[in-house]
Amino acid sequence: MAKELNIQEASICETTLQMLEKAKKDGVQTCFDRANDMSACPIGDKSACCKNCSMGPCRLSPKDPYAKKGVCGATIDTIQARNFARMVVSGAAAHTDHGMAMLDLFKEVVHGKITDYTIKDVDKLKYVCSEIDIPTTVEVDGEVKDRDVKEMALELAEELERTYTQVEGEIPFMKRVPEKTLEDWRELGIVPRGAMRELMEMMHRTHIGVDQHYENIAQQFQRTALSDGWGGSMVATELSDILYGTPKAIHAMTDMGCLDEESVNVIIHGHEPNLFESMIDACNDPKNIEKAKAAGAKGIVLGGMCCSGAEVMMRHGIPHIGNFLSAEPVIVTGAVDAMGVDIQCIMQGLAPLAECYGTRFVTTNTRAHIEGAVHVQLEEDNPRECVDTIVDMAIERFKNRTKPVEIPKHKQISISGISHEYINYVLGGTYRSSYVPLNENIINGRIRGLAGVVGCTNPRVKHDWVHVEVVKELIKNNVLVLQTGCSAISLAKAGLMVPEAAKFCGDGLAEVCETTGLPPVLNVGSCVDNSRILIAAAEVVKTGGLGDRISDVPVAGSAPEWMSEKAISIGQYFVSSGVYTVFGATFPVTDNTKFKDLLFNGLEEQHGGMWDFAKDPYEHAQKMIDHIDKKREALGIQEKKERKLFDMADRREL
Ligand code: NFS
Repeated sequence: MAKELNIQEASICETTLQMLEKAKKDGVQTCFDRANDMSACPIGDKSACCKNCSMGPCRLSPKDPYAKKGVCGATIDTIQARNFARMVVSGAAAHTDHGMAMLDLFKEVVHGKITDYTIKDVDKLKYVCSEIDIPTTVEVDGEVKDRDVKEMALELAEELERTYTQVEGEIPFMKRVPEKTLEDWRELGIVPRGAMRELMEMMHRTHIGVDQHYENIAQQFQRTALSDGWGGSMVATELSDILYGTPKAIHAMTDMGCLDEESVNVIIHGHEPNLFESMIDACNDPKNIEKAKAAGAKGIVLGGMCCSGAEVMMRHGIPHIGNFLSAEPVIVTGAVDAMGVDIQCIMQGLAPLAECYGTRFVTTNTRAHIEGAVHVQLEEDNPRECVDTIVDMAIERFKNRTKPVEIPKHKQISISGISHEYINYVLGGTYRSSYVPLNENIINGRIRGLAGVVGCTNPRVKHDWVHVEVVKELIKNNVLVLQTGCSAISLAKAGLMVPEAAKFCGDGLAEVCETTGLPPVLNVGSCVDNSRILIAAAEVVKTGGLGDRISDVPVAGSAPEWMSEKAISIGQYFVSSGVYTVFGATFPVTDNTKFKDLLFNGLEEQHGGMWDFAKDPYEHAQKMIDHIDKKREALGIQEKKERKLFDMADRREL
């Protein structure tokens, strides 16, 4: 008999809760019920088991970690390090394969073989080229002219391909890493070569009987993670900007209340932007709108989920329906006529649920088929065929809706689209765009420091609650927060991504928000867009006044409700870049082991970054604030240095 779920304790998202109540009435299950019904394996949770060969699987004791060894003699430290390394590999592979798919698409667009997409942002193309020393101008007859766009784009594609395929030597975006940080990496031997090489070597080293020193394994998983953050993910972000436009501040609505009972509702869920970009065209196509109207609908409503949704929310203000844990509850509304998915973070539980409610559930990518879904392949040279088919299926389902529809009312406006370029612009203006005002505000203490709060939602903790409480604590203490992925959606729903949220901030941060019109919580995009946070951190260092390394900057990272292996790769590349990073929910290491000590202490000696863990949101935020203060102290800027006005004593002295 399944344990009954205490619904009110599952989430703070009102719309999700309403749908969990409905799911219960309807007699269907979601991940919340499944998590409630299956407690986490206590040995696996601590990463104290190994199934890398068939002499086992071997289980060690998390309570007495050195009491036993694996059959091969592997110690708890080797086992944990190998398991951790494999999480990094899987997460990094997801991001780099996504980035490589973007690169393949980009090349075909430049060669003119794919015509549905074009280079939308030539300025961004030039900017990325200039960052990695590709010339953007040529001299013709003594006159300096802009280079031909196609020629420049082809050279960029060729150069960026090295991010994946390069066998020896440093990948292109190493040119963006602050000099001293890069020097540290060179010394540690963790500057990444091409991602394919790093991932392959890491998998080799975790095979039975290869690398059996946790410190050596950690060196390679750091290199692997860096090939994601400063490699695959960064390529994905930059090429998406070039093809679909660099985000600028934009209003977007969030939450299930964006669906409309009288319209055909289509949701796109996943990670690569191309499916969504084509679906936007399809939903705006008058022919499709006519078809929807002929079926009795008011029109077509298009909404996003997870990171696909985050990308188009940033670029086009498309409504975002909810984060990872809301994907199943949204089907329970009965209002979703079709859900099209591509890759990553798509729960298999969606297929039977969609069947219950008659929602057409469509996979579109060769890499991700799901039993029970209909597969309609998205051909990149003819993407409209796939998306038009999904729209037709949605209209058909709308006509034949049999189940009652219940759409929760709540929706919330937020400001999205805060790219690194936009921060630069909003602080400095068009002609003198710069990070100087940001650095000055950190130095004078109005902004105490920066935080990147990112990552998933996880039914093992109260959905959205940890994200929201961590961020509220941070802004109350004058920490400016940058967000991506599902975490960003938690805060958008909670209404903190609007300038009015300044009322929740400490005085200093509130003043900055009031002056710039920025919210205290900045949505910088999807999970691959964590690379935007790296670029911003590098820019802060290069702007000056806050140290020579990323690890000198008063900055901290956080993933309060993480669940995916991608989050581990992200956490590791943040840490290896010099960022103190706190995870919540759970952490895959055994206490009182040398490996845990390396992650939580030892790494700091290498490059200044390290891991930490706190499940409680207030402790979590406090750890980040303490770290920020430690960095302010080291920089000698801990005392608030307000510009001093003349007081009476000064006047007398004069
Ligand atoms: Ni990131 Fe995006 Fe969400 Fe987590 Fe999944 S959608 S890539 S992994 S769950 S933030």
